[in-house]
Amino acid sequence: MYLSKYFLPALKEAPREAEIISHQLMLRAGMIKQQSVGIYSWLPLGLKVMRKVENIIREEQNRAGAVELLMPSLQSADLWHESKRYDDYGKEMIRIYDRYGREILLGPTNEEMVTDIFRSYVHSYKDLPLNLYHMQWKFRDEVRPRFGVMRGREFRMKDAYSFDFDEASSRTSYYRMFTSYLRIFDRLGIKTIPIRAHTGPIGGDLSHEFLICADTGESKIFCDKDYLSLLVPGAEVDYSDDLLMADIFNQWNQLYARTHDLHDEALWSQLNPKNQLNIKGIEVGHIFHFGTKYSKPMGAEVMGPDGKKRPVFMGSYGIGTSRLVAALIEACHDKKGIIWPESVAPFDLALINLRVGDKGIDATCSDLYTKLLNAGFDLFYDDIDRHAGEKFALADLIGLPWQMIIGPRLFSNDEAEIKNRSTGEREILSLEAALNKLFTLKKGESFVI
Ligand code: 5CA
Repeated sequence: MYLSKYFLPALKEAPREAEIISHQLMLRAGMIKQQSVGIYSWLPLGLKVMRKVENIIREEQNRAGAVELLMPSLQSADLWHESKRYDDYGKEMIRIYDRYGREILLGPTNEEMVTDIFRSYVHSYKDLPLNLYHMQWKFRDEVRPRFGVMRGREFRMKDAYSFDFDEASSRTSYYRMFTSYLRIFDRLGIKTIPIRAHTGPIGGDLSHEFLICADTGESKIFCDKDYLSLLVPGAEVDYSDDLLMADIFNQWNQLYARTHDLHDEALWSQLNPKNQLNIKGIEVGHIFHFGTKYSKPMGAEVMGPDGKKRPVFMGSYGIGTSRLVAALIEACHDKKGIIWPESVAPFDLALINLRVGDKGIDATCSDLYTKLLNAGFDLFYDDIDRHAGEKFALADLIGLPWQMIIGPRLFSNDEAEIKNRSTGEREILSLEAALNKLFTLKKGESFVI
């Protein structure tokens, strides 16, 4: 992408209302624009990151056997009357009337609708287990929308729903999603801690929150330091192995980990003080096992091998994909701006031309651009004629993993400078060596395209 043809409305200073660093950086890097309280447009750079995040989630949910569909944002209130949640949900639900005076709403979550889809088509235990998910805008009229997209009134969520014939296999489905979440956050390049949680308005008996470790997080975490070195299952993990799923779940639930609301001082004090880790986190995912809470009142039943009908056992599994983009920035930034983990960076590389208008340098940059593009790089080419300092500041602000810099002096020696955004290391190499280095990094899968 040539910067001159892109739409990147970067700001020199963050508007004063932005209180936390991710909100400031998202505004400064031209990723989002506020349209109203808690409601944002996603500008091209922001959208690109959110898509990358969602693609990793999609790949990992598919790998774990979940199947993607898409449910609408507008929901009929009838379904919510069936589950009795229409009245319980309170003011957070955005309710509207259609032209015939019928109650409809903007979906805050989809348990009811997915249960309706299930009961329309699935009637036998032979078709289970089943897991359906979608990625869709959600609407909640939050009491205090704040911190940019961290707590919005319109936000993106990946929500998955599992259906099983009995309690035991339903728990295994929960463990499968738990394992998939470990892999998702690992691929996103961040430390996340799963913590037992309250079930709140979703309901059920088993629930975990997934928290990204970040100093600016709102949740206080008390956890065993050994959490940070637990092994995340690899891509080859066998999701059809029920025992393995239970093993992984148990391994990740042995150590002490609580948020402040469930913290138990007596248990905590039994832990070796050297292992007591007191950190902050941001909730990016929340999973629930709630059995027949929705299937029973809504009549979602399946026929068992004995010919008898039973309500299906369910769980739901959410990740706030728009919040996740902000949370990643909270975890990965420095004074100069964002430092994207390579797996979700909006572009792999910033090619920076320090003398736009110089025929030789322009031609060399175009040539490099084509070569890198053909090698599969997603490139950001700063071809705008302005001061070098501004170019460096922009590249640092938007946080691409690598920068390749060509200026008059380097050009006259057939050289380029390569800079790593996260370590700050710089290296001057011949053009050929610079290209080779980038190609090798890519082959070594340092880049995830
Ligand atoms: N139905 C269940 C799971 S599918 C559910 O709605 N769970 S939730 O309420 O915990 O939301 C799931 C995730 O969405 C949260 O972990 C959080 O990351 C994100 N989320 C929730 N509310 C907001 C909000 N107002 N703004 C941004 N993200 C939010």
